[in-house]
Amino acid sequence: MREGRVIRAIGGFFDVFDDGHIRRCRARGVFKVKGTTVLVGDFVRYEPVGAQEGIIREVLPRRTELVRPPIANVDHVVVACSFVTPDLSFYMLDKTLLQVSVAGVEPTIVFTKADLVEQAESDAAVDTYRRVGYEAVAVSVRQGEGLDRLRWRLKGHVTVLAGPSGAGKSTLANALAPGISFKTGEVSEKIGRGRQTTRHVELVRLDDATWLADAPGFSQLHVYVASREVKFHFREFLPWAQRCTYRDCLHLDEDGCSVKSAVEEGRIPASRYMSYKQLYEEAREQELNAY
Ligand SMILES: Nc1nc2c(ncn2[C@@H]2O[C@H](COP(=O)(O)OP(=O)(O)OP(=O)(O)O)[C@@H](O)[C@H]2O)c(=O)[nH]1
Ligand SMILES: [Mg+2]
Ligand SMILES: [Zn+2]
Repeated sequence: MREGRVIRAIGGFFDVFDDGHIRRCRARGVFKVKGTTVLVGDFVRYEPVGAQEGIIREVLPRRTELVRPPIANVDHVVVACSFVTPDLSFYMLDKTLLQVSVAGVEPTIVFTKADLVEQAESDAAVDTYRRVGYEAVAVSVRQGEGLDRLRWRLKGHVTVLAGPSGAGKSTLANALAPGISFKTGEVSEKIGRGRQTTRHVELVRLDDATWLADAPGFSQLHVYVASREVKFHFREFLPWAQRCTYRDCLHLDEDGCSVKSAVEEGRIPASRYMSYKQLYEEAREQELNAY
């Protein structure tokens, strides 16, 4: 039995990378029975069959697992969002950050298509998130802006590109991974929404320790998190939350809430607080619907 890393999953086959070779493998039916699935990024035990093929017998324990995009064992997510087509949505960005935080993975926020907006708008978005404590960078593949900084961030990590369809993930992957050519697509100007050019998650090796996955974009995202825990994923709340009157303050309507004061004083970005309230409500609704 040998071990390898799943780099691609297409039509019931899994391409497994092992020591420089790629084998096309099938997973044995036993996985379905047990409810286990094979994800791109999984480390698997497989039996070689001939020179090119194999059978996956076992999925090794995952260190991390994301739902959107579906991928295992990444330790870094590039959350890509474009300034335009599709238009920037801080709510979608914050929701994606929530998902990534719940999965225990570190994000880098990448604002794409910076060539299509004024410098001031681009700076403001980057500043907002750096102030909050995230690594954030504005890039333009068209003008080659921000790419070096991002390349440096990828080094030594297994990274996946996440974000809405049409944000420019595949375009970015192509710029970051020389010699690779992921399919990219025009965004329909009329609806300002992507139509999912990328269909599969695919992991490519940049060097021994550095991997990058392109993935399909999404328009919807469900985050499974307890409503009481949403606040812990808004990292900029934490220093203020210690000063709230109530220990279990949810920063909603409570008296003596330091987080709300910080929002009013402009120390926490208002857009982040609005996202928090909405994501809290959504988590609350999920809980209520579960009973
Ligand atoms: N002006 C400009 N356009 C860009 C830039 N990056 C990407 N685009 C355009 O954005 C469109 C969508 O790019 P893709 O890379 O296919 O987007 P994607 O995020 O991979 O989309 P899905 O695969 O559907 O999730 C294409 O028309 C790209 O040419 C950029 O830096 N500047
Ligand atoms: Mg794509
Ligand atoms: Zn509070």
